[in-house]
Amino acid sequence: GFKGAIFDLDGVIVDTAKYHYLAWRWLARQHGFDFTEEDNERLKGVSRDRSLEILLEIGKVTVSEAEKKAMADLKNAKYVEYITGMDESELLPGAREYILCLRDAGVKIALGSASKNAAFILEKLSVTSLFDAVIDGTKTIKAKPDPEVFLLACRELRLLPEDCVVFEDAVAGVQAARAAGIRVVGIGNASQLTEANAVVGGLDELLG
Ligand code: B16
Ligand code: MG
Repeated sequence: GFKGAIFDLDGVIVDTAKYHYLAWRWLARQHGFDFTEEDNERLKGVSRDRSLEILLEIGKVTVSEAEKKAMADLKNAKYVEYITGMDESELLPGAREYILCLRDAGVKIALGSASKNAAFILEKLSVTSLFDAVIDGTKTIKAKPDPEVFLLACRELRLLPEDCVVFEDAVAGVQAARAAGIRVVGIGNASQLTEANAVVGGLDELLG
């Protein structure tokens, strides 16, 4: 059993990856190169700044630090435009139900996301009140696979890592959880998330 459950956001609770993809592709095209869905796989769970580095690498584009900052801001403005239209219908299957089920059983719930837009997205999905703690990209210094985000989540829940479980869809996120000493349920493909303690296709599979 466990006393705390820490959820990643993008790819676990909601599929915002498609909006990240559209915004990055828009930015790439502005700079004269294409960005495929396959390229986008490399950005899952990765911070905004690191994502931009990967994008520039793919486009073989070199820009100044000031230009990088401007590009990251532009991408985010585009992304925020997309997610502003989001509502509860975009919660992934089983997400709300599984969290409610855990809460009923007395389990504490936290968010552990790399996104700086996490609070805004939780509001759009009307699930803010389900979380006892929200740790996101505005509260962390080190990005996943660093364990910081999940250790902060445990601390805010006042629980030990060994009493918690993390739900993650990205390889870097699974590694971050393991580095924090927390058990992790991978969401997605077992052949990809090899370091997870268990893997399911989605939270709906965990509903009894
Ligand atoms: P933002 P997660 C991550 O969310 C996304 O998977 C990743 O694609 C994105 O670059 C990162 O958040 C930062 O997001 O630009 O909104 O700050 O999976 O950790 O919930
Ligand atoms: Mg994710």
